[in-house]
Amino acid sequence: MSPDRAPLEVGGALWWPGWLDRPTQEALVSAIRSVVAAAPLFAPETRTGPMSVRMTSAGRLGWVADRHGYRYAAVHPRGSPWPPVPEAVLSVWRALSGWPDDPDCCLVNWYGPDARMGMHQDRDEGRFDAPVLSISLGDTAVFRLGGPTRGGRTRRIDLSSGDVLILTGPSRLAFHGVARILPGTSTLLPAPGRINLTCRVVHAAT
Ligand code: MD3
Ligand code: FE
Repeated sequence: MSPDRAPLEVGGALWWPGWLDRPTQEALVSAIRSVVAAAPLFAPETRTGPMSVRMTSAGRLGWVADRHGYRYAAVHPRGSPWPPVPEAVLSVWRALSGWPDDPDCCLVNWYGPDARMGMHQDRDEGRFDAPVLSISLGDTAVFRLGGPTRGGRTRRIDLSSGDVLILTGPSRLAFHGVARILPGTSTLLPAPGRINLTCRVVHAAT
């Protein structure tokens, strides 16, 4: 994989629709099954209850949310270290991120057909100069990308299986969220739903 295809630029983000071919998507799903076997999915707690998206992580640090708040932690809520970031994920990062270091966190988000993610900024990472790379697998998500303040105009990006999106520059701190999943739009997974992988350079636990 080399970035011989030019990405689309949307609101400062770089989007490669269908970058990953079907065998590569299948290899990623298989790698994520191993991650989930070692570090089970959990529903992060917010002030208003559990999130509808279930999550886990791979890498030196993983994202956790509980009654103490949100942070990157070196261990899963059950106390075990996170599994390593799969090589299949690192290859995508190395091909497209343009960043010299490997990510130290791969956040795994699993969306059932009714899951969504409210508009938010990602600012728990120790630095914002490194890009965030997102890989979509399974059913299409209606993703919304806004600007640096909450409540401004947003652009719709339908993220389909095999798409890669890179948030870099000003888009790195843009508000964004997942409005809904479009069940039945992909045959990659055995049941309706979607997996999103985000590779991040966190550097320090918060
Ligand atoms: C824009 N995930 O994990 S991926 C998240 O589809 C998250 O699961 C969504 O938002 C998902 O935090 C969106 C695209 C994405 C990821 C990280 C970003 C967009 C971003 C960080 C900054 C700005
Ligand atoms: Fe986010």
